Amino acid sequence: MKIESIELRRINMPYLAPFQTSFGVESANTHILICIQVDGLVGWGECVAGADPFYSAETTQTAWHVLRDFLIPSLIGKNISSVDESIAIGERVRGHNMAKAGLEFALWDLFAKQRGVSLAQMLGGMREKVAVGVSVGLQATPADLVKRVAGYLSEGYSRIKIKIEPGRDVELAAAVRKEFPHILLQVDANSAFSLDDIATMRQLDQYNLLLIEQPLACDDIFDHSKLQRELKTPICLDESIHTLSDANVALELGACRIINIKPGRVGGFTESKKIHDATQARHAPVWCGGMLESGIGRAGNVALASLPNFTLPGDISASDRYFHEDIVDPSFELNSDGTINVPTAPGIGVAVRMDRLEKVTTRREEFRA
Ligand code: OSB
Ligand code: MG
Repeated sequence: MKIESIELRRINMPYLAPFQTSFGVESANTHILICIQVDGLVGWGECVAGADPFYSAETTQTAWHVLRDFLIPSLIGKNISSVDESIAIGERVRGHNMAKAGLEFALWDLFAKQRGVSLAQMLGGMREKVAVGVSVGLQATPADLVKRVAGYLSEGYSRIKIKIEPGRDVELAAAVRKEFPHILLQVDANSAFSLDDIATMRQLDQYNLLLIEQPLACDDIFDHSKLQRELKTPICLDESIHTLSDANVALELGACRIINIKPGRVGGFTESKKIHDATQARHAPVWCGGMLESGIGRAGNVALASLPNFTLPGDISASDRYFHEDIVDPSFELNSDGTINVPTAPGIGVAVRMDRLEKVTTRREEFRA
């Protein structure tokens, strides 16, 4: 297909409540949406770079720059017959995984729609619904956290992830565990600790957690391998994994036993699939992480999570956990068994509500061949 026009839109979708982690507070989704139109078909993608370079080096602005000045010019006007071809064209750009992933996403959607299959089918998914959980941000007090968790559990979520940071760690895990002795519970430190905090890690090890996510530095694998040897709880890496090679190194060194796959962080669905296949061969489970996406990014995550080795619940909550109103129709809803249905219509399988999208668009640029 000949790529004749690509449109970028920056959006601003306020969250129902600010989301606080060890690296900062996010109050709105300011992602870039990528829209590619070919032969009457429309492919959508979401680039998950955030407003600040606190979770990753990329930001909305760097992604806009790399898309506008490098990735889009190299693709526009070209005749592309597969997603792999577009990846090869973009390979000259080093890094900038989130920018690349956003563009690749729109192409996956487009090719799936052209073939008349769902994104999940095209990715090799095999589940009709995926198990999901909620990622709960830092709250003012442990009591507030327990209240939030209680609320999500009563909505039907069956796995809870709580954010921790130095000084607000064991106390939070203890408070939630005391109130809910049997729930699937995990913690995410977003790189806020070091090996000097081994005593804290050993204490966390006592709370029957599913996993401890990214306790140490965002660019570290070696120290995580030392820490994992000291813990019975599996370490799960998020920030440290950008490529298939990172995943192989981490598992080979014993730096983690579980990997959180976010398509944006690893450069797209193609790399996500490679990591999925490699981890499956090594008998290490994966789960789909989240970046507080709009319904477009959420559709991609749900489709990815339908692959066989996604055996742990994803950070994929229903639309109404994030927004007053999503931009897709139908929006994503939680089933009573703690799952979300995988869309079956072609491509991402949900329609973009253009009226709502117009209202949240804060910047727009169109590129033509
Ligand atoms: O570390 O998993 C993370 C959100 C933004 C940046 C990093 C992370 C998160 C989440 C939210 O935990 C997960 C979700 O989308 O619900
Ligand atoms: Mg994380």
